[in-house]
Order: sequence, then C-alpha cells, then structure tokens
Amino acid sequence: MRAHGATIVAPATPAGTGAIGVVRVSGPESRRWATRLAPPRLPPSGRPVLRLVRDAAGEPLDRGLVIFFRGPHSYTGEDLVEFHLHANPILLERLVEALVLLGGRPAEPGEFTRRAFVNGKIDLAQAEAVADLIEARDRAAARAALRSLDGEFSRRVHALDAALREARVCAEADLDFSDQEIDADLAEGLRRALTGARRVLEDLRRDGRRGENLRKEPRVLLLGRPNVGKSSLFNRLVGEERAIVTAVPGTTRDLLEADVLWEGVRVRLCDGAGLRTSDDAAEREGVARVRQEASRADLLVYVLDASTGWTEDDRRQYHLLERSRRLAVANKADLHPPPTEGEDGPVPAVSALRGEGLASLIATLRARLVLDPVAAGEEGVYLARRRHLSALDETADHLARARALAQEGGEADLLAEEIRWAQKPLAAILGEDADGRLLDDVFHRFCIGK
Ligand SMILES: Nc1nc2c(ncn2[C@@H]2O[C@H](COP(=O)(O)OP(=O)(O)O)[C@@H](O)[C@H]2O)c(=O)[nH]1
Ligand SMILES: [Mg+2]
Repeated sequence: MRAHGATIVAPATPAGTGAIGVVRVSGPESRRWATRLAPPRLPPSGRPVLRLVRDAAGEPLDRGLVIFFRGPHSYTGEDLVEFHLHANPILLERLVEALVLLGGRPAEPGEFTRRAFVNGKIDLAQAEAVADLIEARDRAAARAALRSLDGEFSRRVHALDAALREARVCAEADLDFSDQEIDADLAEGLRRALTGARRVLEDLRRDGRRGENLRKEPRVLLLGRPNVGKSSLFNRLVGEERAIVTAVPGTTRDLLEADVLWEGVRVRLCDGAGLRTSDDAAEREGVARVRQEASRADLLVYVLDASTGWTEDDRRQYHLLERSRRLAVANKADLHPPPTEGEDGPVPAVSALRGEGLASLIATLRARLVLDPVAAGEEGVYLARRRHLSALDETADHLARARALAQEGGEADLLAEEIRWAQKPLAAILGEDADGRLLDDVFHRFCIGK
C-alpha cells in the first residue's frame, strides 16, 4: 500500500533560529533529489551522513546531516529524506525552494502523517495522537497521547471488535440452523462474547471520559473580601507581579488569569475583585465577573485575613460556596497567628508578603484538584476525542440492543445485524474506510510539516 503520489516537501521544525532545523522530503523522488543537492550517493537507509548541501543552482547552503529512510521503514511509509541544517529560516526556505524547483510540492498541513496513515503505518486514532502529543499542555496529557500513539487505545478498540466478531459468528452460526432448536452451546457462547464485549467497552468509555478531562485545564479562583491579600497571593503563585497590590480596598477590578505549572500539570489561576457591595460601577462589574468565574472554576480558594480571622461577612460568603469546591486559606500569617480550623477542617496558613507556606498550599491545591496522575488512577487513560467518545456511545447503544435481543432469544438475523452496527463505529475510530472528508477534517488541523 505505497502511495505513489507527488513528492512532498516541508520544514519539520518551527520557523525561527536555533541549533538545528529539519526539512523533510517524502515520496518516490526524494532520494534522487537528495543525491542531487548533497552528492554523492547516500548511505543505506537510516544512516546519517554529514554533507555539504547546495541549492538547485549548485550554490552551497550549509553543511548538515542528511538521512535517507527507505520506504516502508520511514515515518510516512515511503522513501523519505531529512536534511538537518542550522536552524535559520532563510536556509531552510532556500532548501525547500530548491526541492520545489526539482519538482517537489510543498506539503499540506498534516500531509506527512496523512501519508503514514494511508500507507498503513498508523491508524487514524494514532494519527490523531501525533497532533495531541505535539499539542499536549502538560505531562499527564502528553503521557496519555503517547499511549494512544503507541497503539494502546487502538489495541483495546481491536479487542472490542474481536469480541463483537465472536458474538456475531455465534449469531450467524445460529442462523444457519434456524430451522432447528437453538443450539445451547452457541447461545452460551453468544452471551459470553456479548458480556465480554460490554466489559471492554465500559472500560474504554470510562478511561476515555477521564482522558477527556486531561484536555481541560483546571481553574482555580481566589476569592475573599477586599484587601485580604488575594492579589499578593496570586502574584506569589504566578511568580511575577501580575496583579496590582495596594493597601486600598477595591484595587482589583478586572479578572486576571495566568497559567502555572505544578509538577508538570498546567493550572489556570484567576484573581479578581474582592467580594463586597460597592457604589462604584467598575467594581460592581468586577464582582459580577468573579461570581461568573466562580460558577465554573474547579476550586474556589477563599482567602481570609489572619489578623481578623473569620468575620461575619467571611462566614456568609464562604457558606454560599459549594462545599466540594471550596477551600479556606488564611493569609497574613506574619501579622497574627492564623485561625487553624474552619468548618471544613484545617485551614492552610500563608504569608503572601513573606512568601511563606506556599509549597504546602500548592500541595493542598494539587491534592484537591486530584492532579497527581497516580492518585487519579491515570493508568490506561487515553486522550479521547469527542469523535472517539461518540463512536463508543453508538457502539454501546447497539450492543445494549443486541444483548436485549439475545436475552429474549430474539431472531438470530436481527441479532447479527445489530452486532454489525455495533462494530461499525469502531472501524470509524481506526479510520478503516474513512472518507476524504473525515481525513481532511482530522489532518487539516495539523500544522504544515507534521
Ligand atoms: N502583612 C501582610 N500584608 C499583606 C500580606 N498579603 C498582602 N498584604 C497587604 O495587604 C494589602 C492588600 O493586598 P492585596 O493583595 O491588594 O489584597 P486583595 O485586595 O485581596 O487583592 C496590601 O497592602 C498588601 O501589601 C501578607 O501576607 N502579610
Ligand atoms: Mg486584589
């Protein structure tokens, strides 16, 4: 299944300067052109060689590594050459131009990976995992994407398909003897295969839903009365002076957001106006924004001022927050011994001014957000896409109907048909018989050169 299409060319590394920039050429002419631009004959597949690389007119461009990969033992599954030059956009562009002058076509977004898919190197779920790995925003997401890329997700989809196939074989065998009594062994085999399929499917859906969460960035909102030190704490956690801090209550109006990385996991922190009623229109709008953010944040950190402890106002505000999402923190612990207990248990104490207690606060926040991948039981979790989850939902619907039919001792041909419908979405996940529109949809989201 080699694609004998055009030979395509693109830089594989981002534009900009750096130590190494890579240009990739894939297709039947790639080796011949590489030999022309970096003579003489290239060493066997996979062996790098240091060469002077020239443009089409023979003008020297740079000295760099040239690697030839013979199809199908290449990323795309067809003959492919990589040029590793010094990363200067001018050099890389000139090399791409030279290859285009020789007859190459600039690659479309995702076209290298699309060829890998078309040539059977990877299935569609793995191709999607390439994009997910490149775009993963933190360690857990990257690990989940790598698992899919390695084919773990695809193997489980195959296993589910195999269990369904087995059930269908039983149903169809039953069909052949439909004038006789239903074979007891076949009926038992059928039930067992359907139950097995359901178990695999439910595991896949559960891990997929958990994986879907890895695409979302957890949001943490700092709340509290004006002047308790929310913005100071925000700045400390972000590591820079993002929010304006003054001794004047009501300083912060806009909702400020910043990303922090906690042991490789990305979290969105938000700071906003302190909660109070105000005559000032801008401050009122600020409070409205905080309330809106509060409705969607994953964790609401209610900041107390240690020097006042829990005020009436604090208690009232805190009570309005959903118990499962709220956490009280006592700031300004340098001024006054902080309250150690709240109604939900111990209250972490910090001093944003002195930067004390932050590590332990972050540990508490991480635990509350269940950011520890091991604690979250992340093993087996894959970075599910909507497309995968709806396909699995569809399979689940048909499988449920098939099981009901089997239970009632329904007609074998209906049953076999239902199982066939349950298998169809699985083929779609893996991209079997995928139409051009689906492939365009998947690959056009890639960048050029992937
Ligand atoms: N002593 C002390 N003062 C603090 C601490 N954190 C903030 N402040 C002061 O409290 C005042 C209000 O701080 P700010 O961060 O603007 O509070 P916000 O209104 O809740 O955002 C400023 O004068 C800060 O310097 C702290 O941990 N200890
Ligand atoms: Mg503030």
